[in-house]
Amino acid sequence: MVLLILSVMVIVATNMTMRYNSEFLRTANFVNGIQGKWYHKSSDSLVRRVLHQDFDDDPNSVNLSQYWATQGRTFEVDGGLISTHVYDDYSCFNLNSLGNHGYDYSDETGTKTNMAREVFVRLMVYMQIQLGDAEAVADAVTDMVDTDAGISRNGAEDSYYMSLPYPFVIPNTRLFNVSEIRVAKGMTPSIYRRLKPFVCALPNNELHINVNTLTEEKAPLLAALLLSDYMTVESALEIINSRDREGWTTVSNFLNQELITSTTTVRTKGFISSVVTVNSNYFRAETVLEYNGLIRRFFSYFVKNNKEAILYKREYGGAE
Ligand SMILES: [Ca+2]
Repeated sequence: MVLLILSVMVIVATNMTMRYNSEFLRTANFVNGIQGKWYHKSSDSLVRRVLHQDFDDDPNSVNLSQYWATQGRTFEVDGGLISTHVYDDYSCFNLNSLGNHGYDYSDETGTKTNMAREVFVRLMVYMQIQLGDAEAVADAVTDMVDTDAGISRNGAEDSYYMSLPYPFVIPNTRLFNVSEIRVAKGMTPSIYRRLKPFVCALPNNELHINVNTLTEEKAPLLAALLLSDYMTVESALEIINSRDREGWTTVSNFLNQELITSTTTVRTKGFISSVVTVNSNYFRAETVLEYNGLIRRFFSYFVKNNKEAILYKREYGGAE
């Protein structure tokens, strides 16, 4: 009988200890989470101040010589380290532009082509994705973001997605996050992985590419934007490497280079001129916090409004 009572007491004591440990960990995670969000907010304030300084110094140019583009800033904070990288969101292909009929151009035979789609297809082809697969993905993503229910040649609307084993409906409006295209018809993990560094989902359906902030890795995007069968990734890389530290001062200076004038055609000139810019309105900050043995990632998105950087979205953890 004594042994039985002792056993019961040991079991109760063990349960109490386990519950205490679990509550302790839960509280510690909660406190770390709150602290992490405060560090994230502090980092955002710093990014806004840096962007404001750059907008004030030069309202007509966003380039990689400016303060915001200084990478690898790491700060020591109580209990850990915090580092923030800022990216220009005009140095990626805005997936939402695929739903913009303003980019439909007609050729001499009256055939309509959406130039944003053409850039997107070329981008995938420059990344060694088969033309047929690239066209299928481009059509499917276009159908996801355009507001109509008309099915593009290789695309799919709700009727296709609703017939899947796990049915769902597509947005038929702007994407909030690039990861949404993972479910597009024809998308594969390999295509998505290759595309991800080159694409973004801005809160509008316009396409703007800031040629002053394209890094060497983005050469396939520049090659795609120039819409020419004579353009190669190597030529695009040459253009990027010929850029001065402070970038091109005007769009004309960029477009008047021989490598570009020799490849652009009348058909593509107007579109390219409307997309190329040397400035930017959208920025993304990635903050990594190492705190109490945990690593957390945060993303903040800013839009330029006169000389201010306005925060319009935050993401915790970040979708892959
Ligand atoms: Ca649609």
